[in-house]
Amino acid sequence: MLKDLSAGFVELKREECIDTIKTRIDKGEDSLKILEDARKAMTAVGDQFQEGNLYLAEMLLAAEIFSEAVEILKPHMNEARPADAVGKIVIATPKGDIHDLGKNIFATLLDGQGFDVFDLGVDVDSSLIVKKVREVKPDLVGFSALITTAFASMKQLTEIFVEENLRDGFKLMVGGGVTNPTLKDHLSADFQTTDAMEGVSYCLKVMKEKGSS
Ligand code: B12
Repeated sequence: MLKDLSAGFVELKREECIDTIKTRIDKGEDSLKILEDARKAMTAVGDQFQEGNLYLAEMLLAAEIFSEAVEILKPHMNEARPADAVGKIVIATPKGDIHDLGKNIFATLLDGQGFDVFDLGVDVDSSLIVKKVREVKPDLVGFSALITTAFASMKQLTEIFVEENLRDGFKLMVGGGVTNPTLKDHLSADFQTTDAMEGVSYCLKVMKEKGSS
């Protein structure tokens, strides 16, 4: 078992990282704590990449270890899922951005809280997101963003929502490493965060105010 998960990620020790995560689960450790350590490990990978110590392909391999870790942790995070749906949310990483690790964490946590999560994936065309929103009539819509070049497609989307009279039907939230309060205002969004748990709390609050949970 690895003492330092971050070092395992940076050194791309896939098997050791996965074994460590499984062992920690078996020992009864809180799955959210393990997930947070994996997220920190991914940040360490990003730092090494930025310093020129890792190649892009290596960052991709680390991302694969992370995704595998999330899949292993998922059932443990969803053990207390309520039987009835708490609310509906459409989430996506809009056009121009292919990052999805954070979005997947948020989706997993929300699913565990009983939300029906319609996750449209990454690099998603605005038309597809608008179509899904019209079809599902969600309580919330969430955009995930890790690169600034995706801001333009998010802005375009919010304009379409207004033009098509959809915007009043849901709360709009944005999350992900590059998001900040300025972006929230630019998009006239209702909520912004770089912390998935904070996002989940906001969703639960919205549903409580609607009287559904
Ligand atoms: C992993 C990674 C990749 C992987 C992505 C794999 C994948 N499946 O996602 C790969 C290797 C493919 C990749 C590619 C690229 N990447 Co990259 N990548 C990263 C890295 C290292 C980590 C990002 C990450 O996953 N963090 C971990 C997650 C868990 O954190 P998070 O996303 O912030 O999510 C948390 C919260 O924000 C929240 N959250 C996330 N989404 C949402 C949504 C909602 C609604 C809510 C409520 C909450 C929420 O929940 C999470 C848990 O709390 C970062 C560096 C860094 N330190 O951040 C660079 C980084 C994001 N990449 C960057 C870039 C530039 C690229 C590339 C263009 C290539 C390149 N030259 O580096 C391409 C992108 C191409 C494209 N069009 O998108 C830049 C972005 C710079 C910028 N400001 O625009 C960064 C910052 C690296 C850097 N410093 O240069 N990348």
